[in-house]
Amino acid sequence: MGLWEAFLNWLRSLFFKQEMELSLIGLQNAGKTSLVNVVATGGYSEDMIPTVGFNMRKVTKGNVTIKLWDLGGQPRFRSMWERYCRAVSAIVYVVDAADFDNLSISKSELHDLLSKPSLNGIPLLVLGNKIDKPGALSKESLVDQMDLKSITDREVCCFMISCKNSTNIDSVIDWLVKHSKSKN
Ligand SMILES: Nc1nc2c(ncn2[C@@H]2O[C@H](COP(=O)(O)OP(=O)(O)OP(=O)(O)O)[C@@H](O)[C@H]2O)c(=O)[nH]1
Ligand SMILES: [Mg+2]
Repeated sequence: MGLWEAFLNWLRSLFFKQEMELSLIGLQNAGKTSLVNVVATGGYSEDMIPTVGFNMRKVTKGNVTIKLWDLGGQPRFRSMWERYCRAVSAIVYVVDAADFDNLSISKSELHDLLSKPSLNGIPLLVLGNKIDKPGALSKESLVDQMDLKSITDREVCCFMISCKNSTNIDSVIDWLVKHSKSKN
């Protein structure tokens, strides 16, 4: 980055605070809470406790403050997903790209959620997680199996990530920051 550009960025950061709110959705064990931890602190652990209900976390990246609703993915919590997606700038849907048995459930839960009129037009980021695992799906297969091409009423983006190895976490943060809205 040039000096002038850096100076302009600094000026901008003094006057424009950006903020965004987003929801993390996906089946249990997909890695949503792991993703929050990696984005917030870079920490990763194998011993995770399933999220009961939801957790709210705030993460600051540059001059963007991100308010994250990390929702529980077990069946009993899925009926509240929609409520926590209504006011968000983006929906982040996490899929375990190495758990073939649950892909079709993950796909139908996603398409069910997106069919809610209250969530019309909200941008969607689909993350295929756990690509460190042998046999994890390629991006093409995930896009195919999740039927992402059929979603045409909103912006859709897909990345393959590993929370364990921090693969592609930068791309996720870049995408999120680009979708934040200016405060004031
Ligand atoms: N191999 C591998 N394991 C991962 C990765 N990300 C998460 N995990 C593991 O997957 C398990 C579940 O992770 P969580 O982050 O708790 O999943 P969750 O989506 O928050 O689950 P719920 O809160 O129940 O909805 C944990 O044992 C994690 O260590 C990854 O990138 N690679
Ligand atoms: Mg969780």
